[in-house]
Amino acid sequence: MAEKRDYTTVEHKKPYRYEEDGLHVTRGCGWSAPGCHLGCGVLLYTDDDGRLVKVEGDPENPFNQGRLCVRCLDLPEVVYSPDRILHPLKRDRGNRGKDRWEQVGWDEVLDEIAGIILEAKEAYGPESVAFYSGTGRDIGQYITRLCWGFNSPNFVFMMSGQSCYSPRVAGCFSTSGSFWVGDYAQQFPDRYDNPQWEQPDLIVIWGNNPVVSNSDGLYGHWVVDCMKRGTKAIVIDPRLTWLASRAELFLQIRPGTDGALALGMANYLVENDLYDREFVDLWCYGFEELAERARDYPLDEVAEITEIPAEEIAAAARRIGAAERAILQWGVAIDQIKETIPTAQAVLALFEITGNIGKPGTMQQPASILNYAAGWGSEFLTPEQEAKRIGQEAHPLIKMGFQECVTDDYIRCLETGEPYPIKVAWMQTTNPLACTGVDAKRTLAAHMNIDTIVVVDLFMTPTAMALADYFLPACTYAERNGLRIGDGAQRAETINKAIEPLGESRSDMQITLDIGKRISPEAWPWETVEDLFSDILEETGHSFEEMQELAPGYPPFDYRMHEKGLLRTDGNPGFQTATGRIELWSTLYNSLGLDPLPSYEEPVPSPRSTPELTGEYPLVLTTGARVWSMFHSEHRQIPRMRALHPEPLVYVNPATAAQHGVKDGDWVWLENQHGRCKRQVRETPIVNERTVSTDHAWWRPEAPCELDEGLYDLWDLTVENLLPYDCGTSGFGANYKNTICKMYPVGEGE
Ligand SMILES: Nc1nc2c(c(=O)[nH]1)N[C@H]1C(S)=C(S)[C@@H](COP(=O)(O)OP(=O)(O)OC[C@H]3O[C@@H](n4cnc5c(=O)[nH]c(N)nc54)[C@H](O)[C@@H]3O)O[C@H]1N2
Ligand SMILES: Nc1nc2c(c(=O)[nH]1)N[C@H]1C(S)=C(S)[C@@H](COP(=O)(O)OP(=O)(O)OC[C@H]3O[C@@H](n4cnc5c(=O)[nH]c(N)nc54)[C@H](O)[C@@H]3O)O[C@H]1N2
Ligand SMILES: [Mo]
Repeated sequence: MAEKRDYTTVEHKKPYRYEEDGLHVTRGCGWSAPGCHLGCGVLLYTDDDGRLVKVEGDPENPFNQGRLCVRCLDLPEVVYSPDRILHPLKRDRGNRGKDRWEQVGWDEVLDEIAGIILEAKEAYGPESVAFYSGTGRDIGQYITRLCWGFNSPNFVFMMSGQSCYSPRVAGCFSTSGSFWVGDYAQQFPDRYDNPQWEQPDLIVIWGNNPVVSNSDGLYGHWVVDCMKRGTKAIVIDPRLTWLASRAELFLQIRPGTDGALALGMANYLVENDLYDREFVDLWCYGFEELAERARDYPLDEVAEITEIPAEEIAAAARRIGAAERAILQWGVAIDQIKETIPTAQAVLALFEITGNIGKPGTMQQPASILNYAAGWGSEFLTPEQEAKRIGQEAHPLIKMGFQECVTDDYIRCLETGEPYPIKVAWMQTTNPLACTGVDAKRTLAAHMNIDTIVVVDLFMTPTAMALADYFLPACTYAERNGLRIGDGAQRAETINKAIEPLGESRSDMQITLDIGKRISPEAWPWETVEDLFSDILEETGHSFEEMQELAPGYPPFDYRMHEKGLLRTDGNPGFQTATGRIELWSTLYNSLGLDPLPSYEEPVPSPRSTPELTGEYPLVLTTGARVWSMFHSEHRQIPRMRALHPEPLVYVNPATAAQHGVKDGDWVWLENQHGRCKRQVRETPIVNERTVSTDHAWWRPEAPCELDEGLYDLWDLTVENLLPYDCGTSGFGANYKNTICKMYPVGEGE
């Protein structure tokens, strides 16, 4: 029985279903599909024929307060897209890569897949079945439950070094026992009016573009809301983003050098006595050692490495030191650096030694929501099986992240069959060939060694076309019920079905329950998904049906948890680490043979580490900066969203374009020692003359689909051709956002 906690719910003027101007309105929350990191409050409008006609932001929902982005506003186009797959499909193993599918019935196909999974378990053990997920969508925890419930340790997120979010989470947990998020009053239903909340003086936006990406549970407008109230911003980015143009300081960093910058700033803070001595004395361990390490990073050297003028670095450090309340608003650019762990450690340390932890308007541990977010179903995974997780032996730190395999070890396992073969892959919400995996050709070849691959998606994708033996059609959030209680959520929301699922498509939760009951019934005791949701909600004291009316529900929240003994399992004040303090010198890293202190390693290749390659590849390339209308590889087949961004772009400084003899709209190849991809030039002054930035996850749903016809133009378009599998020492991190390249025009007929 979960212990009940007092959840505060929001007062609504109307029930969750009501009528308005001849339309039916369903209030709820929108998570995925289509892809998203948030869960905004939405109003879904349907007509008498049961068709979704429009979606609006819910003004009563404290999270987004009526605001909504293009991907929800355009939801009807996604729901009714003629490209959606609406029936389960099957293909003979020998026909992988060919458009030769057979329509099959759900019961038959689920029985067949379950049979194959159980056979693999019998012959090779549960570890021979791997379960894949993409980025944090609301199905994430159900996929891990499917994996652990089946006693397989192999949950796979196919990014080299799991380079999204997990590195920052692992880095925070390892050194401080918590994950810290900025305090934008998101834990209070009355938000900025809550008397406990205090406004931050400063938000440091570091390798993140919140107004576009709305990442990891943060609604980007909150940053703007604070700025409108007087909060100042510093932006650290190679691109002059919209927020950077409104910031007090913009540090245009050379991609991948964030660790050096952070250490240089730490050194400046210590040398000039700008840190919070009292907080450090009371709550931090290893300050002297950190100070000594930081001394290796004097300002002028750091200026040379990062290519940021020394006085700007000093000014930013002084601002952080002077702020009463500062937020670190960091993003995936920190994870997408090969040595991400020491980088994250250095960046975080700046906010720790300045005491920006636990006070209102600084960094908080989000109120934990239900046991669902923290290892739901992991009780089914036995220690013997857990010890077999791919990559765990070589990289024990992965236990501090999301308990994913180390992808770089996993791909070797697919290639060699060592230490054991992977026989079945269940892929739900991910498109590894077009997006997560680097080196697309290697990713493809390695996966060809898996006997059976199941893909659960809404659309045919390059991954499914090349690799799937079974395709199971999922539906959008408008077509099903669900819960929003994942990472950094601070609230329980219900997703409320507004229309019937199209064709035979099913909710992801229903699909996991259906297959779970067949392969590990003990882990899936519920009759319906709504029973399952009610069980998850038990600690709120409300059933799913009650929550549909009441949501969002907010759990109790406290500031200064470390002073109150709320962070440690033993109830003592302090942090959940071996020393009870924030460990600037990490006892955990030390015990694992990792450097206990933050450090900087120059990325390879780069103008500094491989000067011999600069003649051939003079440009620095950063990849994947998010765009409004696309969530990774999605939405290319949705006309209005595609119209906002019809082609894969490379953003080039006008002077650089001129030097290369190309202009806006021209097609070019970006190429380095690993491979090349095609791009259309967008001239813009937001990047400097040496750096180019390009979109990721491109393919063309309208292009010939079969593997030997180009796989939707994937081989020409994917930027992952230029990036190798190469994770950091800890098993986390890879250089997705920094490499080198050259640029030249696409030839005629190419
Ligand atoms: N070069 C470069 N590569 C990158 C990045 C970068 O910055 N640069 N960023 C990386 C990051 S941070 C991440 S997290 C990964 C993301 O990688 P993925 O999460 O694998 O993202 P997608 O390629 O969009 O694949 C998602 C697939 O899931 C489907 N889908 C969406 N919602 C749902 C749903 O609710 N149910 C089901 N069943 N399917 C759904 C979509 O149709 C799509 O085909 O990519 C990474 N790749
Ligand atoms: N519309 C949309 N929203 C998304 C996604 C999407 O695909 N589309 N993907 C979701 C996912 S999975 C994630 S992880 C989040 C990511 O959300 P963000 O963290 O905001 O990710 P990006 O936009 O990839 O990168 C943020 C910024 O880092 C900058 N940058 C690039 N290289 C470096 C570097 O070396 N150092 C520094 N300091 N900055 C650098 C980029 O120019 C960019 O402005 O977004 C989520 N939200
Ligand atoms: Mo991500």
